[in-house]
Amino acid sequence: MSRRVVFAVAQLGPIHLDSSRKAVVKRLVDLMREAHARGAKWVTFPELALTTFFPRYVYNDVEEYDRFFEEELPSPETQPLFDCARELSIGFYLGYAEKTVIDGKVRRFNTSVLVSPNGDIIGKYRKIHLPGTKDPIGDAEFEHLEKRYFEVGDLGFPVHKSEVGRIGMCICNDRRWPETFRVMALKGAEVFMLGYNTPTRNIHYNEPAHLREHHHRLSLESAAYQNGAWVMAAAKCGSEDGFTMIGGSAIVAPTGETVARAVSEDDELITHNCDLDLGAYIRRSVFNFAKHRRIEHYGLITTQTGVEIEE
Ligand code: CDV
Repeated sequence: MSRRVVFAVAQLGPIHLDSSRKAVVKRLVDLMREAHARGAKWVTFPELALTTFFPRYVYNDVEEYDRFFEEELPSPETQPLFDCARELSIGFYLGYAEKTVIDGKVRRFNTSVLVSPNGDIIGKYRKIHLPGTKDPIGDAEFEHLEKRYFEVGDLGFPVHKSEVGRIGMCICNDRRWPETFRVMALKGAEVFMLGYNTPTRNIHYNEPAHLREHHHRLSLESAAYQNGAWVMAAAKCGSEDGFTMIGGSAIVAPTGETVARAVSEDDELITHNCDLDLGAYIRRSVFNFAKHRRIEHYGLITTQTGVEIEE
């Protein structure tokens, strides 16, 4: 017997520095309504879906970048998303910049939440693999300063039980690290949801532009296949105030095949009727973890970060 559920991925076109939260939330709600009309039960939105991708800019004072952060969720401005979820009985993943107070100290994370079809937050993830630098590199046309504005996530890679199946979350650069998905798969994740903002240009070296999307797709397809799980990947893309980012939002099956892909660099919804049991045969055979994993040989993965060459 198959467990079929329609999932949607909601790609977002550019959000500019002067775009209002209200206008962005309306775009998200419109996409959620379209997802519902197409029979979807869950929607994945991008990383930092409420604002422009601000880590490309250099800010020295907290007053300059505080406006990109959410101190509460839902807030009066984001409440329509939660109301819409409840009204339509549709769940969603949303990426945003989180400002919170822990033990009396202000903390900032690049975060995503999982909101159930009755409008309740059922899970939170704080991005672990923060790319880029803390200080500006200076000689590029833009920066990538996630390490300046965010702390490394402190929640691990949680997996949440939903009414349709077990959902794991990660964010953008996390998708390039196989460890991300394997940890969630070991907790039984059947669906991985992720949002991303990937600049078209690599500021660290002169990489041909076509490789940006190739590496993105490669990461998603291998993650799906090697863990026998579905991947929902939502881009924020197009030209944000002149800074371009790749699109290519995708739904990837546990077989490693991309079954739906966005074609524009604008707001666009893609959907697929996913059989959540499709990955079961993969997890029973070639990737039967209990039978075939050799953890006695994997120790370096958790005890060593960089390469160390034995002479
Ligand atoms: N937002 C990101 O994490 N972006 C990175 C870029 C910097 C390479 C990514 O992995 O897509």
